[in-house]
Amino acid sequence: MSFIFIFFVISLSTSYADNIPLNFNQSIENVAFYSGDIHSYVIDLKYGQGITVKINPKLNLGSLNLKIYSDQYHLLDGCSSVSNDETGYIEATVFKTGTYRIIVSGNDNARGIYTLTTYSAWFNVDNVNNNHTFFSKILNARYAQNGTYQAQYELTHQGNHFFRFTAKYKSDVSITVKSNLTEGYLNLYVYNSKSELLYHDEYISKSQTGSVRFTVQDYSNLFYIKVSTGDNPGSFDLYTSGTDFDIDTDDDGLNDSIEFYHESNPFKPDSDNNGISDYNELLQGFVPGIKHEFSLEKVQQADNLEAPIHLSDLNTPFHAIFNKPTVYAINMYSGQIITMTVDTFLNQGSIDVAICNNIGECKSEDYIENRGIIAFEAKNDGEHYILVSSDDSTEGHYNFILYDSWINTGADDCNRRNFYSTYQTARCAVSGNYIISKDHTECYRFDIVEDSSDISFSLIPHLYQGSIDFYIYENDGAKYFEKKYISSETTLNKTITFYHSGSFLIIIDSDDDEYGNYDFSIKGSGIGSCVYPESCENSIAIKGKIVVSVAGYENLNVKNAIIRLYGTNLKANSDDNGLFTLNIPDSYGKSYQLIVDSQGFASSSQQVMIADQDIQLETIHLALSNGSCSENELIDAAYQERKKWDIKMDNKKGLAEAIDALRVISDISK
Ligand SMILES: [Ca+2]
Ligand SMILES: [Ca+2]
Ligand SMILES: [Ca+2]
Ligand SMILES: [Ca+2]
Repeated sequence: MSFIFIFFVISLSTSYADNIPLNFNQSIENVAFYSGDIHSYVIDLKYGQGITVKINPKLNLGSLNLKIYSDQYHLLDGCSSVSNDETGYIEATVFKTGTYRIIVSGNDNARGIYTLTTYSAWFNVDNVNNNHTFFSKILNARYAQNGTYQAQYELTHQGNHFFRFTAKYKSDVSITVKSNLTEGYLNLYVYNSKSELLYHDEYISKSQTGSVRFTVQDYSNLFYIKVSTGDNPGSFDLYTSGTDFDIDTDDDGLNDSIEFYHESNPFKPDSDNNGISDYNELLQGFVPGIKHEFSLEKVQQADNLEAPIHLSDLNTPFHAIFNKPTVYAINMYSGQIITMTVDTFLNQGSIDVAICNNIGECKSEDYIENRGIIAFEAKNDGEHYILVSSDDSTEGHYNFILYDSWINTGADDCNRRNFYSTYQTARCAVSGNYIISKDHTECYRFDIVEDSSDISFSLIPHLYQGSIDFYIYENDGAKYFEKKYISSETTLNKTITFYHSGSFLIIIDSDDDEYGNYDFSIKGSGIGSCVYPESCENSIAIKGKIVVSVAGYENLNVKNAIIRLYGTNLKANSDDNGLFTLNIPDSYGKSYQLIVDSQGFASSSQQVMIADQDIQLETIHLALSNGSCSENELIDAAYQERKKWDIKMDNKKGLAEAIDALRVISDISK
């Protein structure tokens, strides 16, 4: 008997001590823990995957610690001193493909058993068994469906219920929660895609309803809801409107919300055209939205100036696994200016980046933990180098883009895409609606070509919160005008006299937690022209036809209607046949509100999704606006008008004139 007993003890304490393989959505139950044990588990994770691990100890003595480490032994998350009947959680999103280690250790002679459970994050693609019931962390948020949810304190972390949803730009979103708690209250929170709190409604007690309403003001598209019920029993009803359905628009195996998370194109199965579908890229730990990805093998070969990775494309994203050092080379000409942005995705550390010419003069930014921006001017023709390095502890990946400058010969605003946050990448100052970028700085340039020009500026922000600042600088860097703290209430409306000609720079600046868009306008004679983005070659056309049925006539063509995309400067007019073509720059993955305005008719709007081919809309039927006259009066007026150009009333003249007539009437009646 004693032999068997000893064998039993050894088998438990040794078999659980060493690298037990784990999978997603797995539960290892009732593991015996003896004082002094250290249990280690391993799980293979791919770049970008998220994991939550839960521990539930049943202990006679002491408490347990739970930690997750990368394969280079960097601590990613940990929870300490989880006692008997408590629940401990750790979570991590990993930025390197590899084997990760989950370690259970004890304090104060801990003894007993524990259960360890792993959960796959909602945005992991190889989520073969994602029908778990754990939604207590943002990583495990379920798609927000209307319905009744049990408070379930024992299943959740502090009674937190996370939901996620997507909603289109300019959608009016409403989130309503009704409390069916039998005691206490619940709280409602809404976060943006970066997990930053946007809105809340708190202390919603039994039978009360809490709500949050807002307009989507940026392209982040993805939002989270947290309903916290604490340890109160009961349930709550969730109701959302203005949100999207959780669908896979392009049928590539990834629902749109997952594509928004990973910044791939929800309307295109192979976002980067490299022959591997978005789904398969994620499955392998690649980045579906970026074509040029440099593997560990590739960057290891490029660890010296003699064997760099040659880059040929400006304004194109590159993605690489970090290796110290990595050398890239790009040909530049004397006087050429580029701006480099670097975004890091690191388990640990930071990276240093330098751009150097061939005589060893460099411009650098060190310790980049999130985003770095370097502007560089070449002094000579030839190969230039980009060096990426760091200390030994850095682990992860990074993206970088080299943006052309408008100052360069032959450059224009067409191909710099969406980066305008430095003087070198300023865009032409054109009235329009603009989204605040991730750098929270927008630079615009304009030239005054006549002395003593009066220029009117207006700026109307549409923000989730806060305000933005507006500055005008002269070419030599001197500040010409400043107005700070401009909000939706305190908009800017200002005419400024420019006494001398020259180049000027506008900077619109916001804080890191201020997201949204703004309407900007610049008007006045004396402004020079620069290449406008909308004059660049377009790639997608939205086509449609506009008609109206009125005064007994069906489907009259509406000419000269204005068709515009909300949030852009893009406009078109319908022709005599009511037809229009609206050319838009390549902006697939975005959703726009298309608005049709024509005098005398009610404005019509619809949401348009930009894919990678032309869009033919269904015929748009306009309705009469609610003017001061009744439809009968309009019919009568139309009859009288029609007599003027169709005396015989045989309906044999072009009907488009009827529309003009109606427009005149509609004008008079206002
Ligand atoms: Ca998809
Ligand atoms: Ca896709
Ligand atoms: Ca691809
Ligand atoms: Ca890719």
